[in-house]
Amino acid sequence: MTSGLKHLPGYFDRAAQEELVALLREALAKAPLYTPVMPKSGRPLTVRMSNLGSLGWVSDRGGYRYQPTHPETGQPWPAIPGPVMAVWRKVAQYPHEPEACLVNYYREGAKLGLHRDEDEEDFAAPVVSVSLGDTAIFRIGGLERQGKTETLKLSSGDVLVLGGPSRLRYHGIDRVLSGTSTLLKDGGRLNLTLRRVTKP
Ligand code: MD3
Ligand code: FE
Repeated sequence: MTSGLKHLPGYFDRAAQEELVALLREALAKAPLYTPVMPKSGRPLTVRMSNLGSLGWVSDRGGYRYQPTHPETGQPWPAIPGPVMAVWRKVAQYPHEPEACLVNYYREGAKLGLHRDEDEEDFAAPVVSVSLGDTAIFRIGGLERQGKTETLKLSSGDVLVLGGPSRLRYHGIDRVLSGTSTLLKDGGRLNLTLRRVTKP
């Protein structure tokens, strides 16, 4: 069940990765990474998050949703940088712009449990992800949580496109391999996840 899954290893070369990190640092100065909590339990996630774009994905005691402002600063999310919009235009094969760019930051020990991205109205659009920094062990299954899964290493500069029949597959991050990249001064992994949220 690999149709609609496209892994583009080394899509960004080192210089382009450095440029992306510089742009992300500027954006994160305005919209700082924060620690989301799980709905109901209030248990903190191990991944820190922020967003760029007109809508950002948030998780709090009230649930998961998209909203136009940062939950801690109350400010609108910063714009998605040009080079990030450019990846979408190049690989998404979808005629409308992404509205959300979730920024996930994984330090040593952070992980993201198996889940589906299903808080969007429009599943016709793919999800496009960009990996920066330490290599991650990405796990992908099928359309049901109980199904078989396989793993894929995501390295700095890689782009992953999940569209068509793969759009609603279960996936997660098992772990991040510390010290596998020199891109981020403090180590860890930054992931950008671009999504269309509303029906155009
Ligand atoms: C496969 N993030 O934020 S990106 C997420 O690396 C998320 O931070 C991971 O899953 C990360 O929701 C994985 C790759 C990805 C994104 C969306 C998908 C894989 C996907 C949607 C469907 C199937
Ligand atoms: Fe996801």
